[in-house]
Amino acid sequence: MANDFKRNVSITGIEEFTNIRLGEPVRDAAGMLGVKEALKHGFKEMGVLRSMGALLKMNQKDGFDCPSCAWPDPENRSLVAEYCENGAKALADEATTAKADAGLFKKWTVEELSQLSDYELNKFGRLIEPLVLRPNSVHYEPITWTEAYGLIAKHLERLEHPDEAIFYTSGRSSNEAAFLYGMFARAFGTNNMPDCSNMCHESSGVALGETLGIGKGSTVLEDLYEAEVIIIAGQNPGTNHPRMMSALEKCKNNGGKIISINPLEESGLVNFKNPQHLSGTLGGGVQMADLHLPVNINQDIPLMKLILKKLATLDSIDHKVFDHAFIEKYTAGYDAFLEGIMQYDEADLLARAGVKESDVNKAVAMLRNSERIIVCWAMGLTQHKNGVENIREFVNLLLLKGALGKPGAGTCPVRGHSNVQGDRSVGIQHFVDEAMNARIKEFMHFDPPTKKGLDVVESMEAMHDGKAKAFFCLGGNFLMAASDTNYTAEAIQNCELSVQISTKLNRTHLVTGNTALILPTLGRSEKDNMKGKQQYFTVENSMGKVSQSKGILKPVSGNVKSEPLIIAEIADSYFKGNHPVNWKAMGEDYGIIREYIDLVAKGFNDTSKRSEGHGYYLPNNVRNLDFSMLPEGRAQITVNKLPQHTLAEDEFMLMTIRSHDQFNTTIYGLNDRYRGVYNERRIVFMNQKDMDKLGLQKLDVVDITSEYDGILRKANKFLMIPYNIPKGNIASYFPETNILVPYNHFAERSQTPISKSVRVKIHKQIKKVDEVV
Ligand SMILES: Nc1nc2c(c(=O)[nH]1)N[C@H]1C(S)=C(S)[C@@H](COP(=O)(O)OP(=O)(O)OC[C@H]3O[C@@H](n4cnc5c(=O)[nH]c(N)nc54)[C@H](O)[C@@H]3O)O[C@H]1N2
Ligand SMILES: Nc1nc2c(c(=O)[nH]1)N[C@H]1C(S)=C(S)[C@@H](COP(=O)(O)OP(=O)(O)OC[C@H]3O[C@@H](n4cnc5c(=O)[nH]c(N)nc54)[C@H](O)[C@@H]3O)O[C@H]1N2
Ligand SMILES: [Mo]
Repeated sequence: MANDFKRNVSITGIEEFTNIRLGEPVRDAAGMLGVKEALKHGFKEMGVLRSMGALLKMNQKDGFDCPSCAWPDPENRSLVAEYCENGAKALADEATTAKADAGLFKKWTVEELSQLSDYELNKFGRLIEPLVLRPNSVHYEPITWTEAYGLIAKHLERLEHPDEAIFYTSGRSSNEAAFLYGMFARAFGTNNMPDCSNMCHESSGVALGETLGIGKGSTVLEDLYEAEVIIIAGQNPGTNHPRMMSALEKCKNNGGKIISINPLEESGLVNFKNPQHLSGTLGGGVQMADLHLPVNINQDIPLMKLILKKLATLDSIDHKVFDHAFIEKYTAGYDAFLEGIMQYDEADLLARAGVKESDVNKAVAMLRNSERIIVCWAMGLTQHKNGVENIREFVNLLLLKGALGKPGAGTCPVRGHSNVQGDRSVGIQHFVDEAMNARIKEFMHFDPPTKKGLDVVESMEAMHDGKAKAFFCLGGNFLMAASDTNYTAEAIQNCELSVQISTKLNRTHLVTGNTALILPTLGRSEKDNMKGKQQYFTVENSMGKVSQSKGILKPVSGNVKSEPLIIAEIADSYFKGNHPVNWKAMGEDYGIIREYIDLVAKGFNDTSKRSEGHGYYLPNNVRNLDFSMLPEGRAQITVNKLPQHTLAEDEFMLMTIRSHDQFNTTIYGLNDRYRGVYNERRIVFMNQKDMDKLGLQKLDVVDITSEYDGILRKANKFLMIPYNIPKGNIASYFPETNILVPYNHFAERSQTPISKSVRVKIHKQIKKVDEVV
């Protein structure tokens, strides 16, 4: 069926400025201002009573898991405030009383809606009834659930091969929903299960799998309290994992030291005031980072190699810097590593990293005699061509220091979405896990497909090339999250059907397949009653602990359904009762899903019971120093190449980062308070010397272009802001700059788009805007 009717939708939305105001970057993150900001957001969106009640139950044992990041909850939870400013914003955003109902879509065409910004789209509120966008129509209209399922079944039956369907997952979904979704994809016959971690921590998963035998971190929360040194590389916890700051504060109080490796001196790492303490709310605060290394973008490998070479040189004198007993007993690759590292020229490494030698020496001094070391990282390490190598180089440090499998030491990839790790653990993956397949056969009595499926990048290509025609999204905002926005738009628009199970309106609902369905779902703060019985679900946090989450708010509408029920009903309608799995029963009682998770997913056991209270940890081989699954049964010390970049004289290295007022593609507000930017997102941070060189002044209007493989990509209209960032590096916000990230450039082996190192040029426009004072 050719799609000759083309809706005239805007891919990027309006590209207008919003009255920028600049302030000083805020040095001390959180504190009373954080709490005040949080409550302000809550009250505005949800109303006073709803927000107070909900906030009191967030991250409590009898409450629900915060829908924001995946940072774990402490065992001794503060009774009133086990959340942070950004968690409260996430909750307020989900629990908003504003509704994007059928009336809205009757009034507005998708073409008109697409002209708005992502910020404005999100403000319309919650999706509250199933909607369909029929072929040749530009208006979504209501549809019954039964008719929607029928439409899906019809499209799926029409596909020539199950691999023409794609099942994307974003990391908000519960273990139960993700498990059911993954099993439905397999029962339908495909492993095409791209998920948001392909764009996120996939590089961590690959690197940790190769070196340590498990694609997850090894530390638990209490380890951070006991560490002698914590390295935080390529992560902005003050904004993206604010509750991590309390753990870092405990580490500092216990005498630990913190090293920050980041082109930017992010607030929170510089000074932090804990809103959960009186001292934090009243002033004072803690100087977090003892040492800040302002590394050039994607030059962490040279920096780490320099530190390792200096440590190796010291070790060659007294044999006391590295843990030789550990290296001997548990690792492979030491000799090759040592030989390799000694070849590098220190001056060259230093120049690439772009930091001061005296600072590198300080880091070496801090690490030299420490045994309990933790490395924390996030997107600043994963989203580069050499994302996997970045992480392997940091793992080298831990292996050489024997800093694994003991308290206060280990790997800590700080995960993004609140349940992205759990979704993977219960079977959302595009590759084939033979052991899991065998268990599916044994316990679910169907034959799962054995051909590798498509990840995010491969899914984009398949849709673009017409090889995939039905696109399902369990949450997320694929269009804005994936790289190369224009290419991705063409890909989705090539589909015959796009189906989204969503809470809120976003651009992927507007740039769609020929037929599009919106299936509205409950948020996790909402009560999930099924036949009079309240259901709960489980999630896995960043440190591998599984616990329960139970909503408390009244659902936003009587016509939204839970994710597991929607998936079960899609499956039931497709198979028409003709399948060994009783989908319906699972959708109506999540306890049954958990029984199957226990049977099929690795490490889950007696989940309904053990997830109560504090919850339980999934097994983790690194914690027991068991490397039997790796070559020679040993952890692997690796040799990694230096990153290769050839920037032309007028090119800059762009990192696409998050502001303080967004959760990924959901834009809560237009401020980036900690960086001193108010009421504007279309900005570029650049070093003043680079601005001088280009003849640019503050708030000059520029366009940004990137050129890869002869293809020019352009992002229009951004405002220049002089900022404390190393020369040659610039930063701007995602998703606005995703348009510049080429879809076919990604990390080797993990295929994570290069969102943090895009080669770009800056073009000055004649216009200039004035700041609002
Ligand atoms: N409030 C809020 N919380 C969130 C999210 C959100 O959008 N909003 N998103 C969630 C998700 S899905 C994720 S994955 C995480 C993301 O959490 P982060 O990874 O902290 O998010 P980013 O803004 O992408 O920040 C990357 C950091 O890496 C630095 N960086 C960039 N390039 C390099 C480099 O080459 N080397 C080094 N050393 N540093 C570099 C940047 O300066 C920045 O401080 O947060 C999660 N939590
Ligand atoms: N350039 C650039 N691109 C990036 C990144 C970057 O740093 N730079 N970061 C990447 C990363 S780390 C990630 S994780 C991805 C994020 O990619 P996604 O996970 O696809 O994007 P989100 O913005 O988190 O998805 C938001 C949408 O999820 C839906 N939603 C929210 N809560 C729920 C729920 O409980 N259930 C359901 N069914 N739907 C819900 C809402 O409709 C909301 O609009 O983006 C990636 N893209
Ligand atoms: Mo993420």
